[in-house]
Amino acid sequence: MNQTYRTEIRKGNTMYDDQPQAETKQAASAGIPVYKRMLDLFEAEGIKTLFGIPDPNFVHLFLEAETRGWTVVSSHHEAATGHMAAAAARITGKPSVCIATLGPGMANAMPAIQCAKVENDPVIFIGGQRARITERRVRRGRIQFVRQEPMIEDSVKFSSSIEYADQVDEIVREAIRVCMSGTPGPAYIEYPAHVILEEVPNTPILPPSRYRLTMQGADGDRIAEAAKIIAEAKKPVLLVGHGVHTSKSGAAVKELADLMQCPVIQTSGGTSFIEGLEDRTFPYGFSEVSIDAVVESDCCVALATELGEPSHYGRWRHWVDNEANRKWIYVQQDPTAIGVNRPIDVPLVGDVRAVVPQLSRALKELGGRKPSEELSAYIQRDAQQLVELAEEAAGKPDGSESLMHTSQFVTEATKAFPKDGIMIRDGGATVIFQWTYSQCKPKDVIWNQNYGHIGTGLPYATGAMLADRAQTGKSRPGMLLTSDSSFLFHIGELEVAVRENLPLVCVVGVDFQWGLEVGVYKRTFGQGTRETGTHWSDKVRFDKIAEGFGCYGEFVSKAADIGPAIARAYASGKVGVIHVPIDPKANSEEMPNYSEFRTWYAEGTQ
Ligand SMILES: Cc1ncc(C[n+]2csc(CCOP(=O)(O)OP(=O)(O)O)c2C)c(N)n1
Ligand SMILES: [Mg+2]
Repeated sequence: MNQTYRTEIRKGNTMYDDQPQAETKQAASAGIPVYKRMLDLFEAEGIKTLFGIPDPNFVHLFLEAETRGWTVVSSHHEAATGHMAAAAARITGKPSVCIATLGPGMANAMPAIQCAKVENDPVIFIGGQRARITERRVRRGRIQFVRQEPMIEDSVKFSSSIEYADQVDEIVREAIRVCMSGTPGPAYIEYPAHVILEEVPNTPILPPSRYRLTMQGADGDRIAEAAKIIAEAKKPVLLVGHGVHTSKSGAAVKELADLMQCPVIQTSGGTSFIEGLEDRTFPYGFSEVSIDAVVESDCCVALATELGEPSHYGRWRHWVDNEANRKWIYVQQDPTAIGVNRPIDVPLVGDVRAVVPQLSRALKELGGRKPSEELSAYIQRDAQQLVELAEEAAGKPDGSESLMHTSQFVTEATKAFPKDGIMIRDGGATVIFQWTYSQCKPKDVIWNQNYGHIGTGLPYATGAMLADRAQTGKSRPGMLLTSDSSFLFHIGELEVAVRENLPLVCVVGVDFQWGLEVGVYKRTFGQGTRETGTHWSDKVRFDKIAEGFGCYGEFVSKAADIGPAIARAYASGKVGVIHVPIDPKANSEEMPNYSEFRTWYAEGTQ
């Protein structure tokens, strides 16, 4: 940018004026620096948290954000920072922001960028960069410099750079617009050093509804068509995907479910429970009732789900029987997803937040539906199955004579899950045990499903809890139920939880191995081979490591002591870490419904 142009802008007198007249008229005579303008633009979206490790590119932004009352959090690794921001987006239903220093910081953030892309998290990654004059010179030996956009652009939905100060509005808006449109996902904004303190006119900030689609409803004729199909269906089901929870549409879906009087089937990505629907919500494939409900259904209303591999694309395994008699209604924000994984009878393209209430209104006008005869039977059977699973687990080794069985670990820990808590999952085999044995029905579950990225648990826990607190002003308890190897990835982030006084308890199932992979060896070669690369030292004590971070630590070897230890950890007022030894053999060999899990990797059967 040449000096004349810069001066023009400082005067509030842009050369290329792309603002409507009404807005420029009010333009303040004083300019505003780019870093403050960015915060204004994010605030218009209700964003109040900022994650990252600051450096010269970001100290102005950080100081200003904290001065404005934002929650500003630094982590101990940029990948963790990115995962924190992803969890923040999920728990708030808004885009989130995360920064990283130029060069190694952005490289470290790559796992989180790619993860956000596959997990559909609308995170805006802002990368520091040298001033363009340095970048474009022909030089050797520049410090902390690498070209970043080529590394990142294939892993985000939108990538750009604020080359000129007056691009700040258009680039931040486009990043948010693209992040939140269709299937949500991450964006990258490069923020080179030369623009940070440049000034732009301090024009009024546009509200989201004026620069992007918000609350977009579906076509009215199609809504009427869908409502008629639902009203006439004998055995409909609601298939509730991840997007229902990340868009905070639970209450709207509850209203629709009440009108439909039908079972609610959770996809593997959408394992949170909607308040008031807990008794009629069945995890797809992992509860017997879910399978019966799916097989018998003559209408599936799929909400904000990709209909991905774990849902068998909605067309094989449990869906095969009765396919000919089943109508599909698909609420999806991305028009290009319609008909991809399976044919759809009535596509309802729009924001689930708007489309579900539209559907409810139309169904109400038709008088709603009577409960399917099977519904109360399903509810009873599922409750009974949960009791039986807890009883069956209670018959397994409890740690008093031999090492604890993972089913005991899961049932006892989930029974102690706090009311209104946030559940975060991480790990290999122990997570598979959770799908079957979990005894709690949390309203918020955060875990990494599509990308399958272990190690995300602690960053997800801290990010979700911090953003939730920033948004609501209340601190909800969090429980991280995790396996040991996964917990070690980002264990340094315990410090963040301690620093921020988060009411977080981490319950760690310890078998000193990559248990799921031990199982793979056994299934591939049988018992007794070396299980190269899957076992690690049995000297690690997570309760002691935790104490070193200023946490409350306990070592619990008996199943009956897990619940009381969790209660003591919450009561301690500190972050809790509970080390629970579990049986490596059972953990790697006795995963329940493993055959169901294997069908997620559907090579050759697609
Ligand atoms: C980042 C990443 N690395 C590796 C894997 C492959 N993987 C999936 S589960 C697992 C073992 C996890 O071990 P642990 O956390 O101890 O859980 P356990 O199976 O022992 O319960 C591995 C290596 C992955 N999914 N993600
Ligand atoms: Mg393990």
